[in-house]
Amino acid sequence: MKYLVSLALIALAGISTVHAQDVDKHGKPGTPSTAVHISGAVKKPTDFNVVALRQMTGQDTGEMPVVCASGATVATVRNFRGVRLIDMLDRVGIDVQGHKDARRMVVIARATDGYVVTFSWNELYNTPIGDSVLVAYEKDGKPLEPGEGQLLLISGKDIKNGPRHVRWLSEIEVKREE
Ligand SMILES: Nc1nc2c(c(=O)[nH]1)N[C@H]1C(S)=C(S)[C@@H](COP(=O)(O)O)O[C@H]1N2
Ligand SMILES: [Mo]
Repeated sequence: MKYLVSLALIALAGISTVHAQDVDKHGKPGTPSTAVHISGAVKKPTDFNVVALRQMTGQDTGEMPVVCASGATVATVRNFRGVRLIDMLDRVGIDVQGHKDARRMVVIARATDGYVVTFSWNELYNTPIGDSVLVAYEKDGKPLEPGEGQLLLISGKDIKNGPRHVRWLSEIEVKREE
């Protein structure tokens, strides 16, 4: 009997370990996002869908590996095409009130599966990183597949760019840190 209980426990542990790894890597699957909503400390909260993004100035990443925080290269992409996040933020207008206000701002990107990453105003507007943060609608010349988006955020200058490669991007929140 003791033996059977141990066997059952080992089997259960095995099942839950596999499950934990799955959740760690992929989370619960997101639903394809059809638009990015920008809200928070902005003058004009706005929805950007793929059609609206295609009408803005596009930028290409060129070939890049996607590197997980673990160091593993999980993909190599020939090109992502999209729009700079700072161009989108300039459209909605960050609600900056005075000389020392912008530096308090945090920019939070969320996906439909609950995945979240952060940027700061300084990082985006006051370091070279900002020039390569794109909201992408195309990969390797084709619209993103549902499993990849259809919108995705990528931070092209990150050392490990996997973490801030946000599939199913749906929300950008600008938050004034008190
Ligand atoms: N929405 C969302 N984006 C995500 C993740 C996630 O769980 N949800 N995982 C991240 C991780 S851990 C990595 S390494 C990269 C690349 O993973 P992929 O090749 O599975 O897309 O996507 C990132 N983007
Ligand atoms: Mo990862």
